[in-house]
Amino acid sequence: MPIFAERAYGGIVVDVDGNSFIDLGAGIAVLNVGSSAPLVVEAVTEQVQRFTHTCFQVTGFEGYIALAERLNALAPGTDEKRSLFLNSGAEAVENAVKIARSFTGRQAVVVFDHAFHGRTLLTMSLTAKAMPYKSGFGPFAPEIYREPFSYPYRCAGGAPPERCGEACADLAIASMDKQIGGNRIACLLVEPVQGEGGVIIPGEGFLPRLADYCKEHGIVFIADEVQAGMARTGKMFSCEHLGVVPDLLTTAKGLGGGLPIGGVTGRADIMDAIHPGGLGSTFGGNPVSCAAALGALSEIESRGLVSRAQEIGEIFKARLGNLGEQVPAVGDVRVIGAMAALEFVANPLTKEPDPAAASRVLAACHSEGVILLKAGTYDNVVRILPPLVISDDLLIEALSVLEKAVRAL
Ligand code: PLZ
Repeated sequence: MPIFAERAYGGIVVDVDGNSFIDLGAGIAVLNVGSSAPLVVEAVTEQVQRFTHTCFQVTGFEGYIALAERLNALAPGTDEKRSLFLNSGAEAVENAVKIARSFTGRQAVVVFDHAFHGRTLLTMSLTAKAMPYKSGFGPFAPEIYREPFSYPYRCAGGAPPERCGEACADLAIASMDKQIGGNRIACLLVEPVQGEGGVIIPGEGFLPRLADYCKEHGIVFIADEVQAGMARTGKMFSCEHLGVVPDLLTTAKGLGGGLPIGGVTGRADIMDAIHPGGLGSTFGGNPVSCAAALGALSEIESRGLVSRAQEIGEIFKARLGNLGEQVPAVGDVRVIGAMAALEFVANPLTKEPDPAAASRVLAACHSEGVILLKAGTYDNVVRILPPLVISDDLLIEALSVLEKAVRAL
């Protein structure tokens, strides 16, 4: 967008010309606690004044440990946990794969259609979409296998939405068995709710079936919670909606309340299996970012942002839920807490994607002062990711702008 930010607060971005925009993008699901959230600012300010850097593997400090303990306690499952901190989502995913490979002594990594996991060589190789993420940037990392993801609106198995989870799990499992062999797979890496792919919520049974397959074959199940985690979907982690407990989960984005940090949290027996010195980073888990993350977690807890995300989801459903029936160009409306999307099609029967319609809606919203994001393998999805601290009034005002732009199609 042709906007240069001057300041931001409570779901509003003010640009250098003094224009105000309602932010339904949150810096791509980063500002869950809002921009410059008070407890983040306070924690960062205090930390910056004490010390700015040590490199945790050289000189430890309390903030890193405190953050690890908080995440270990929040991660689903009853197993003892460990956490490692890095600088970004991509680095978190890379490290999770390294850990799974080292722990299992296996190499194969299973990922899914429509997945986004980052832009470094390994994570770009794990990401599904060629343009703009991979095109011209090969060769890619080896031993990566892609399986169908349950996308109920466009089921790869040709099943109706309510059967898509089972149908796609069948396809994925048959393909893993035949093309890789379960006992060669180090890890299965999956976004429980896909973000960049277009806010795709898998059908019932899909992830539990895959998790069972992982258990049966000693495969590490990794949930990439970089985008859908940290209260975004109305649970702390999106996998909690879907009936699975991952062995490892990755975090970033919302974790740092606006400062860069990524994390891997998971089963202690897996994390502890890595040789000393095998994992590390100069800046990973920087004290200022750890302080920010502790502040962000306190914001989530003290302001009840997990349940706020559920409320936002109800507002989305009330305002946008009927658009699919009323506007033929809206093929699908998907909502999971404060993560929502409208998928545009040229024809509701053929479901032919209509990226131009999505672009028109975005342009209309931008010119009316609402920041929104595009997504989707077919570039035909408008994604809604407000800060969880946005007021009802602002949210409803922005959704009215969106609704008007959609009806104008
Ligand atoms: N895993 C699930 O969504 C980042 C990408 C922005 P980094 N998504 C936004 C862009 O265009 O590059 C993402 C994600 C999931 C991993 C990542 C990677 O996180 O912090 O951008 O490296």
